[in-house]
Amino acid sequence: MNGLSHSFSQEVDYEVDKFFNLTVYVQDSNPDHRDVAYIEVTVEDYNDNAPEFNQKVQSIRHKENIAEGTSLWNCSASDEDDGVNADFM
Ligand SMILES: [Ca+2]
Ligand SMILES: [Ca+2]
Repeated sequence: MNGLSHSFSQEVDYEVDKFFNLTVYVQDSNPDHRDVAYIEVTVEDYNDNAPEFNQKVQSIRHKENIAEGTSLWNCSASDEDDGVNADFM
């Protein structure tokens, strides 16, 4: 028995395809001696995207002597990764 391996001809990107299928054929020197296997591949997320602010430039004004703890501005950011890879602080 021989081991078989597969290498990808292009990058696998979780943000593009979370699943794909492979069809693998094996055959010896006799053309009638062959088999096929169907492999369902689940791609796991890798933390390859940085969080980004949804608005990169914002101008704010506030009065002097504002109370400590006053919120100056609300902002939001997003991350294209999934699960804990999309968490940020
Ligand atoms: Ca991330
Ligand atoms: Ca990712």
